[in-house]
Amino acid sequence: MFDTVIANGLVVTSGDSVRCDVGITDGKIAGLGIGLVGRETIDATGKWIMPGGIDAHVHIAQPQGEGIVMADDFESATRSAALGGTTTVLPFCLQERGVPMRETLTAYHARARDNCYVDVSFHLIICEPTEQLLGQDLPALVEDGYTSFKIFMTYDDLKLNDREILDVMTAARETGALVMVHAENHDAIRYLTEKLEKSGHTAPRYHATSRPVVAEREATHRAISLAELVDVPVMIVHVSNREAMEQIRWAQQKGLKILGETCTQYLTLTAGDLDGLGMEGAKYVCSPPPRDAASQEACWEGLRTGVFSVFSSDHCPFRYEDEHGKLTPRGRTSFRWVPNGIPGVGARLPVFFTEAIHGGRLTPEQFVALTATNPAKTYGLYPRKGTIAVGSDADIVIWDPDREVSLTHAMLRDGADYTPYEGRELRGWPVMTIVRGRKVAQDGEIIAPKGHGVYLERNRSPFASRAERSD
Ligand code: DUC
Ligand code: ZN
Ligand code: ZN
Repeated sequence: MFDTVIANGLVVTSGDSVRCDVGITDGKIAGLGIGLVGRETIDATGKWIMPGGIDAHVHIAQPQGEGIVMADDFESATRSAALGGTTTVLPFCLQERGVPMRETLTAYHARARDNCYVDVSFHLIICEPTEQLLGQDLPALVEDGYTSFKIFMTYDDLKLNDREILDVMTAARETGALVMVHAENHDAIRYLTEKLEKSGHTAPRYHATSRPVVAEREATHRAISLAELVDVPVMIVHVSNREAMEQIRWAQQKGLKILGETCTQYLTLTAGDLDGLGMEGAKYVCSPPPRDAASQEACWEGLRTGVFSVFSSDHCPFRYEDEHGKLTPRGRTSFRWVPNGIPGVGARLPVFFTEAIHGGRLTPEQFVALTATNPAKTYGLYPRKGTIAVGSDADIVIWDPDREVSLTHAMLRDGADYTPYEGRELRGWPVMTIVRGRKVAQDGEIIAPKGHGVYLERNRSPFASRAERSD
């Protein structure tokens, strides 16, 4: 007798789709079979039972520049995640200059504790790679389950130069951590930004002009080259176009361990979305910027052919009608001051489901691999997370594969005041989200208490772990 049985559904994993029941006991998947019996039965006739989504790239309550505030805290971001079928999120803990990383982490944990509806685990962002951090603190942090960190090749206050990147990559190699790279050429962007501003081109649409494909392609190639030099795997995050995708494919074909991620906005938005009247375009300002229809097709090609193994939202929410958000007074003077990032943690799976499955671009198994299984594997959470197998956490999303929904921001319940995907006609909707055996969201309502989500210490990525290497 199981605690709960999900009966009569189609169980879809990254490997197979099988008609069977799922038995859950003590928050774990305890049996798969026909005719299972539980104290509670959830009838999933006509539904698809998938591993809960893992969004491996989100920003929550991340401190911003002066006067700017991120729209989500842990409560609102994880609420939206749960409603959108996501059961684990991986936000970033941003290093503060001159402050020990542990201290910053303690503050992040305090913000997350007792506030989450879904499970959470932190990546680090390294913007000041001191000897103390790389030599002393990081090895201990990696041991403690902070097994991935992001570095930036752009932004005045975050970017690392090539030497610093080499040092971080070396520390990652020594500790078995996975480096995630934001690849855009900072000097090229600065050069173009200054030129645009001088000629009076300051509206949000020029954000896209200032960050062209060539700046992303060059930095992607450079990050790959530096990783080759150090002999370390890296994940190139939020890839937006064909040229950057082809750099990654070239590296993979050469035998380098280069991984790639793309996001909802690069499949569904274009630079044209930044063209709105007045400041409307600010709603779509994110980096890299959305490109064009051909770039969208290239990103689909990357997903279909395995160049990209992870599909994320890069949820980075700011309110639009807010002087601490997209309508910051400085942003009206130039696109360069518009807060960078868009919301998407709740919309990620339903938008992707519609486009991938009903658009005939991916199989249901590929959908699961990209949204749950591969993120779990890549970031050291597998097999606890990311699959439906006996012994795994019972993190499950039940889909009505044919439900038609006109998406509105009100359905997503994040802390922003808009969604870039407003009005999209979707087909396929997550009708129930279960986290460690407990129903958290059902039919658009949250039904578990805040605080059900727990913090997850992660193993090293199998792609990065020292055990994988011969030396
Ligand atoms: N990079 C991200 O990963 N998220 C938001 C902004 C950015 O530049
Ligand atoms: Zn980034
Ligand atoms: Zn991001």
